[in-house]
Amino acid sequence: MIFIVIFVGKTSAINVTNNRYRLNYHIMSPGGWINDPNGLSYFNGQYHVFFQYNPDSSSWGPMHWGHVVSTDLVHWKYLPIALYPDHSYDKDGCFSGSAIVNNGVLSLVYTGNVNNGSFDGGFYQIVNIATSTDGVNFQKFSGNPVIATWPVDGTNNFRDPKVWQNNGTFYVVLGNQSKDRHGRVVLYKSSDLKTWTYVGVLAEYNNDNTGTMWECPNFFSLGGKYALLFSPQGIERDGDRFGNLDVNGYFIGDYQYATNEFTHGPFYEIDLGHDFYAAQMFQAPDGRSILIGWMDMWGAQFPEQPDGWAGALTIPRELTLSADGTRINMSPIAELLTLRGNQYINSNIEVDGVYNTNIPLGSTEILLQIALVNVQARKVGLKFPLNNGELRVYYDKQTQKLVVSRKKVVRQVAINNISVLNLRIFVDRSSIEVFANNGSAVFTSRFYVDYIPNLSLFAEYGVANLSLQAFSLNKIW
Ligand SMILES: *[C@@H]1O[C@H](CO)[C@@H](O)[C@H](O)[C@H]1NC(C)=O
Ligand SMILES: *[C@@H]1O[C@H](CO)[C@@H](O)[C@H](O)[C@H]1NC(C)=O
Ligand SMILES: *[C@@H]1O[C@H](CO)[C@@H](O)[C@H](O)[C@H]1NC(C)=O
Ligand SMILES: *[C@@H]1O[C@H](CO)[C@@H](O)[C@H](O)[C@H]1NC(C)=O
Ligand SMILES: *[C@@H]1O[C@H](CO)[C@@H](O)[C@H](O)[C@H]1NC(C)=O
Ligand SMILES: *[C@@H]1O[C@H](CO)[C@@H](O)[C@H](O)[C@H]1NC(C)=O
Ligand SMILES: *[C@@H]1O[C@H](CO)[C@@H](O)[C@H](O)[C@H]1NC(C)=O
Ligand SMILES: CC(=O)N[C@H]1CO[C@H](CO)[C@@H](O)[C@@H]1O
Repeated sequence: MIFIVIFVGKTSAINVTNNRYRLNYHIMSPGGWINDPNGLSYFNGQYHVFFQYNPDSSSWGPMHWGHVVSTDLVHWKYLPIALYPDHSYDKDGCFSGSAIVNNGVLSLVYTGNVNNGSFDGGFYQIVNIATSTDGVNFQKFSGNPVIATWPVDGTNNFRDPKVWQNNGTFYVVLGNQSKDRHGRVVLYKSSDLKTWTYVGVLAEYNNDNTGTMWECPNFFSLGGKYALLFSPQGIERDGDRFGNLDVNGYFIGDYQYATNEFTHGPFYEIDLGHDFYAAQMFQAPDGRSILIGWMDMWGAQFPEQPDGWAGALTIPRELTLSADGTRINMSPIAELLTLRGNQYINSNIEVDGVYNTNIPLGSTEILLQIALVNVQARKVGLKFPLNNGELRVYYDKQTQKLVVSRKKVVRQVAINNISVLNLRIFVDRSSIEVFANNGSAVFTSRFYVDYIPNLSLFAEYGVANLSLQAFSLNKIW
């Protein structure tokens, strides 16, 4: 049978009206609102990234799945919207989900959101699938929904299926929640993606500070361990930890498929910046575990909204298990080296106070090495102006913390007993991603300044020698 797909109406109803904050090398909306990355996959020679998308407005609204593809994970191009909320089982939103390739077919496994006042909160959420053989046009399954009700021991808050295959069986994990309103992740299995059996709870609240709702779970093996990465809401701030409204983090542990037993350590944040949420990972054909996050979060301000767009995704990051097996490290994927254009600088600079460079931060990669043993200064790092204030990335020798401060709103992490601090920093027109010491600490934040700022180095209360390299990064759009 041949399906001829005709898109009735508009594919992008709202246009970008001002480019002042548009990004040069990040996935962003072509106009309209985006949030969670969805459906990360590799199919027919291309990497696919989908995202929660409202094409009609720069605010959240009826959720579609937007779609971009790439052959190298660096240069992306827009494809037509993959999913519209146009069936009874997804009429109030094609919410988040994931993708899997099976027998030459790309299958999307997604949340159908249906508003129905009979339920708690006035909605219910179910699981649907859609398939494609060309990677462009998607056909919703005639038997949808494939998971029509949530587990009897849970509630209607039931979403964000993340699918994978193990030893011939498909699995999905979904977020939340127990009847007593705590976060948890549940597991289902299937032999064909269409008929699913509830396996049970994979992980849940255990009298710890892990919030009330767990969104966007991902479960995967990494370096011989298993990781459950999820986005809990309602976590309480704990010193330097959990500074944001919503948090994205993980448990590391061991897992037995036979008994569905996941024993794990404590919850750690995966990204410590001001704007990071709802990350999804997938396994590339070469075996790398690659992650992309939403480079914003609920409750954030979106100064680009009046310009006809809002939201962006992070650069792809490779995940590895730390040497001691307890943490996830995140580094920019190797392919991003191909974005480098001019080298602006490669030198050692003695900084006493503020040192202004002429290096523009419109689309720039910075490599900053600080030999801390020799540093007399108390605070040493880099900074640049914002519309009202500054963005600073620095090491505080007195507190032994790496700090990212945006208009004095501080995110920081203790890094003790290191002799050298290596920072690799990706700055785009309205975003910064800081990778410290091989990705053992990562900070992602958006920022807004009406002109392209230049980089300054600083050393307070003493002198510091810094080794600085910087490159311009090419535009992909
Ligand atoms: C967006 O731009 C397209 C192409 O220029 C135009 O046809 C369309 O009317 C514009 N939409 C709005 C809402 O202005
Ligand atoms: C809402 O759910 C109830 C209970 O399952 C069902 O009887 C009713 O038909 C649903 N209404 C709509 C509009 O879907
Ligand atoms: C894989 O599945 C087969 C058949 O279902 C089973 O016999 C075998 O024990 C499984 N292997 C592992 C490692 O679980
Ligand atoms: C950045 O440096 C360049 C080169 O010196 C200069 O022309 C430009 O005005 C500077 N920009 C700002 C915002 O200071
Ligand atoms: C840092 O080094 C000191 C001295 O070697 C040691 O006492 C301390 O426990 C170390 N701190 C950390 C956090 O490793
Ligand atoms: C970073 O990783 C490289 C290669 O794995 C290793 O040689 C180096 O020691 C690491 N550096 C730090 C600061 O951990
Ligand atoms: C910085 O490097 C210069 C040249 O190598 C050296 O003379 C100076 O003592 C160094 N300063 C500090 C604070 O390490
Ligand atoms: C992921 C998810 O379903 N979260 C929900 C958990 O339950 C609370 C309370 O009902 C909802 O507000 C969350 O949206």
